[in-house]
Amino acid sequence: MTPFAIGLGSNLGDSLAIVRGAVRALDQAGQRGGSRVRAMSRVYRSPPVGGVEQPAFLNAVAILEWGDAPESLLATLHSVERSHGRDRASESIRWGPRVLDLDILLAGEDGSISCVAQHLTIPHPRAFDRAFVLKPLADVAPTWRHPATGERVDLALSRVADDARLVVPIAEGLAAPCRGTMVCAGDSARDVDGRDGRDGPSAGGGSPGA
Ligand code: A4P
Ligand code: MG
Repeated sequence: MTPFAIGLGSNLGDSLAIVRGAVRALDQAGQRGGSRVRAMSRVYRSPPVGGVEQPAFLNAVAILEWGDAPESLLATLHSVERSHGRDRASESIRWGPRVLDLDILLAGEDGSISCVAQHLTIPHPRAFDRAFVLKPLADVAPTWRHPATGERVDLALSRVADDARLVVPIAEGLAAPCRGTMVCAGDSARDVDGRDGRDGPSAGGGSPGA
C-alpha cells in the first residue's frame, strides 16, 4: 500500500457535505482494495486563487492508502468527481468554479514518490505554492517533503504565511480507523461512516494542528 495525499476543493453546491461525501467515497474505493482513508484534515475556507471571480472554496486533504497504480487512483478520483456532479465537458474556464476537484498532491511515505506521465504529474505542480493546499496538508502530513526540492510541508506553509492567514478552518476533519492508527485533525473527529471515532476499537491520536 502506498499513501497518497489527495487535495479536495469545492465552491459550488453544499461544499461541506460534498467534501465529506467525497472522503467517504474515497474510503469506500480504498476498501475495495483492502485499504482505507488514513487521515482527513480539517476543512478550510479560502479565497479563490487564479484570478477568476467566483465564490470562496472549501478545501481539505485526505491521506488514502492505495494498492494499485497512481493512474488507477486518478481514474477513481475522476469517477468520484463525476458522482458528485462534476461535468468537465461543461467547464469552459480554467480554474473556474467546480462542485468537486480532487488532485493527487503527494505520494509515498513522506511524499517520496514522483511521477510524470501523460495525464498525471506527482507532486501536483502547484501544490507547494498554495496556502489552500499546504494548510490542510500540514494537518495530516506536516513532515512530508517535496521529492525534488526536499522542502517540508510545514516549512513551505510558513513560506506562504501571508496567504495562509486567509485560509481558515471551518469544520473538523473525519477520523477513520486504519490498521490500528487513527487520524484526526480536530478534537471531535468522527469516522468516515459518521460515528464518533473515539468510540471505535482503534481510537486515539490527537490534533496535529496547522
Ligand atoms: N493531472 C495531472 N496531474 C494531476 C494530479 N497530480 N492530480 C491532470 C490530479 N490531476 C492531475 O485537471 C486537469 C487534468 O490534470 C486532469 O484531467 C489530470 O489528467 P482538472 O481537475 O480537470 O482541472 P483543474 O483542477 O482546473 O486543473 P488543476 O491544474 O488541477 O487546477 P488546480 O491547480 O487544482 O486549480 N482556489 C482555492 N482557494 N481553492 C481551490 O481549490 N482550485 C483551483 C484549481 C484554482 N483556485 C482555487 C482552487
Ligand atoms: Mg484538479
